[in-house]
Amino acid sequence: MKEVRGLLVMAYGTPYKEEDIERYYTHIRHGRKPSQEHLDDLTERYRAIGGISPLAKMTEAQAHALCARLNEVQDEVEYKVFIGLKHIEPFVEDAVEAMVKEGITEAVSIVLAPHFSTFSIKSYNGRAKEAAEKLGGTLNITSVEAWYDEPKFIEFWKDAVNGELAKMTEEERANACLIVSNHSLPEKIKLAGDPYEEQLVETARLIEEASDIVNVEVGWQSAGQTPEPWLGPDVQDLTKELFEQKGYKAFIYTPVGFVTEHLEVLYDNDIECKVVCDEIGASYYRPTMPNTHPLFIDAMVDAINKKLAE
Ligand code: FEC
Repeated sequence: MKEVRGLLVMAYGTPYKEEDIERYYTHIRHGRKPSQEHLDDLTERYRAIGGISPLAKMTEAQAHALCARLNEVQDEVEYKVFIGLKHIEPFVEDAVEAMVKEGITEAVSIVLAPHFSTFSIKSYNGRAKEAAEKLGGTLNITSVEAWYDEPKFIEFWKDAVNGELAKMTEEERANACLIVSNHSLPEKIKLAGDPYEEQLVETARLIEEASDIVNVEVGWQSAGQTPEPWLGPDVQDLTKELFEQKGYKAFIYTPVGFVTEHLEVLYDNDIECKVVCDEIGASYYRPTMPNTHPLFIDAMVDAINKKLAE
């Protein structure tokens, strides 16, 4: 019988229904309840994208597609998938506990976010390893740390960008700008030498090199509601600025730090950036997110196999 290896797929998590929003938001805020104003604002944003986010379903679909593909491309071990979420159940710790209960001793973990930051990938992997330690240290977890430059990931986005260019009129294509973005984080991460910013710049460079787009800019989105400075420029401000300075007629948004259509894409891009484009009279383009696209799933398979071969 083949050895069963755990596949721990970690993701942000989302409220399953409207009543979950408050506890989810409280968890994001490290246990501090949000003000009524902030809670209402978030509830309104979920309502604007149809009530709840497609994130939960897509995380499941991605995790299962990844596991199936890992089992298809090799026959030495049998991967079994476990989903661990950052801000709602099943939490990262629940997934680790389930693996230990099943007697699994080796697991590989990947976060459904391509760029490394102490706030994101490091914290997911840290929580998983800490949970395994607390449960007796019988489970060894090998963690993929970042995969923002995986060739198939870049190929996915190259095809996506070229696909949007193909939809444009001649005039739009000649005056198009690609905005490559990720979730903003507090600027203080830079002081600690966090590679998050550089990794996004590198993803943008690789997409520029591979695709037919000429004008490429890097931006940040979805910054939190705190007074400290966050990484910028914000994608909306950047759109206005670029329009004023360069007169672009079409903008393509690729929020490459995310891997599915969820609140931060459906609201922050498809509503907020679209409003800006409508105001300035430019066309808005946002390709479909990776979701379960075979190139994207294979990019994660490659990242896992490289990590295991180290
Ligand atoms: O579709 C959905 O329901 C959930 C989408 C969602 C994703 C996501 C990804 C990331 N976040 C990251 C960092 C922060 C920091 C704060 C913060 C706040 C929120 C809030 C919501 C939210 N995030 Fe998120 N994030 C998603 C949703 N995030 C909702 C709270 C309301 C708001 O600010 O809009 C600020 C915390 C604080 O206030 O102290 C920091 C990072 C990612 C990308 C990596 C990953 O997926 O883990 C980094 C998806």
